Amino acid sequence: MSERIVVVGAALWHEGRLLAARRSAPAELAGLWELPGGKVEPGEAPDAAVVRELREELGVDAEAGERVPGQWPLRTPYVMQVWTARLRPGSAAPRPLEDHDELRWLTPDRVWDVDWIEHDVPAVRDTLTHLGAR
Ligand code: 9L3
Ligand code: MG
Repeated sequence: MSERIVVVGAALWHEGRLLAARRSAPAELAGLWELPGGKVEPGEAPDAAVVRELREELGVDAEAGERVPGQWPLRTPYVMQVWTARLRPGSAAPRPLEDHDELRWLTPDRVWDVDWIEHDVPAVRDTLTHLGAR
């Protein structure tokens, strides 16, 4: 049986904008934009992984909201699940601490201005629909 590894992506939403992060590594993804996040650790709840990844990658104190329905295949063996997230009061502003070299807050009408990782495109599209439908 094939093992799937769950990667969580964070739809960090603040004042009507979605945070996009530009990867600096690995080479094949460098320069492309993603929802920040990463692999869920063994025994870790996915929403806890969202909070941890946002702290590690962006230095923020965030809380996970709800899961965006669905999941999206990444490169084998990864599959991505997306959670909404918000900055907690008093959190530092996000800054690229590892794996990213630029961050951008995108209004929904500008979300396709950046060159997303191909695998993130359907996840971002469905996330925007979900955010708009709340
Ligand atoms: N990945 C793709 N889109 C994303 C994220 C967070 C991750 N929005 C891919 C990149 C890597 C793998 O998933 O191949 C693991 O992610 P990470 O732990 O390197 O962030
Ligand atoms: Mg990551």
